[in-house]
Amino acid sequence: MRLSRYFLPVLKETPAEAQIVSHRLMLRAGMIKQASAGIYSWLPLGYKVLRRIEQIVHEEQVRAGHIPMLMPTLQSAELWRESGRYEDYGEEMLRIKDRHGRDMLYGPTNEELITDIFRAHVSSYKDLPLTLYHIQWKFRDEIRPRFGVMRGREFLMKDGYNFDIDKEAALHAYNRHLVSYLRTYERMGLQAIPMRADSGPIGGDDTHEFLVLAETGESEVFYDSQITDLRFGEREVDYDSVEECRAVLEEFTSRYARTDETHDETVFHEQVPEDRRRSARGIEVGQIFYFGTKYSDAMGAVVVNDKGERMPVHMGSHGIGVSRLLGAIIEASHDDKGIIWPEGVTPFHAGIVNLKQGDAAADTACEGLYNALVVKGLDPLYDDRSERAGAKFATMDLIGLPWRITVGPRGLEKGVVELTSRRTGESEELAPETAVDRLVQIYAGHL
Ligand code: 5CA
Repeated sequence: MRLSRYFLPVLKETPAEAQIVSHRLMLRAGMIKQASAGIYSWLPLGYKVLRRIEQIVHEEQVRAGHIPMLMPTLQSAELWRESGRYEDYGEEMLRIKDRHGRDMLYGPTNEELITDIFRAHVSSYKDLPLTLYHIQWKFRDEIRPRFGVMRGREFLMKDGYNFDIDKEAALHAYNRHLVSYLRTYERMGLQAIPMRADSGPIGGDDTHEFLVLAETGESEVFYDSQITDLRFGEREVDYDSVEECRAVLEEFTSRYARTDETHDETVFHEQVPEDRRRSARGIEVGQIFYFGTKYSDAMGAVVVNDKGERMPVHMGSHGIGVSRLLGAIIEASHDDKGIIWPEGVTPFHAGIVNLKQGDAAADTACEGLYNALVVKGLDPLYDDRSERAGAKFATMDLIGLPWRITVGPRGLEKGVVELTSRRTGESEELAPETAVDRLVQIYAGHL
């Protein structure tokens, strides 16, 4: 993309309404624009990152054997009356009447809708296990939407639902989700720690939230500092293996880590030596639930088992806050100049800054670099505007591309361009072809 043709409405001023750094930077970098309280338009740069995050979520869900689909945002109140949640959900649910006076709602989550699909089409244990998921907009009429996309009213969620013959099988699905979530967040450059949590309106006893530690997080958390040393890394896990998935769950959840709703000071003191006890704040970027037969009992989702008996199906649901993740990543990765995108989610792989637009050699070199990167499957942003170098650098730093290639007549006389890391600020002078090769190597694991 050439910046002169792109739509990147960066702001010079720091917007007064934004209280936390990720919200400020998303507004300043022209990623989002508020449409109304807690509802945002995704401008091209923000939309690009959103799509990259979605893509990672899809890839990791499919890798775990989960099946993508799409359910609507608007739902009929009938199903929610069946489960008993139409009244229970309270004021967070946006209720709408259609022209025939029928009660509808903008879905805050999809347990009812998916259970209805399941009961219409599945009746035998032979069709299990089954995990269906979608990435779809949700609406929760939060009393205090704030911090931009962190606590929106309309927000994008990946929500997945497992259907299993019994508790044991459903707990394997729970563990499988935990493994897939660890992989997902790490690919985005995040450490998200599973913590024992409260299940709220979704229900059930088994639930973990995934938290990214950050001062601006809305959750208060308590944990054993050893947990922050754990990394999932490059390991391959067989998602069909009950033992392997359970071992990962045990590794990542055996140490004390809880949100304030489940925190128990006595247990904390018993289990964790004083020098490892931490209390901090965190951003909840996902949550997994096992709730047994809560919805299948209420809505009659039954399968026949191998003995011919009719059994309510065991279920769980599993959510990732896709749009919230943009805020969480920025909270975890920025400096005073702007955002620093991890390679896995960056909107463009590299920025090309032409120090002297209109100079024949510089223009030709930039075009050459641009084309060479595109041919290699990379997605560069070429700042081809006739701006001062300082302004071009400031824009690149603000929007946070992890790599910048700077091209100027003086370097070109020596046959070099400069490759700069946004994270470390370190630069290297390289022949243009070498700079391209270097970027290809850097992104090899991310394309
Ligand atoms: N049905 C279950 C799982 S599919 C469910 O709704 N879980 S949830 O309530 O925990 O939401 C899943 C994730 O969505 C949360 O972990 C959080 O990251 C994100 N989320 C929840 N509310 C908001 C909100 N108001 N704004 C942005 N993201 C949100």
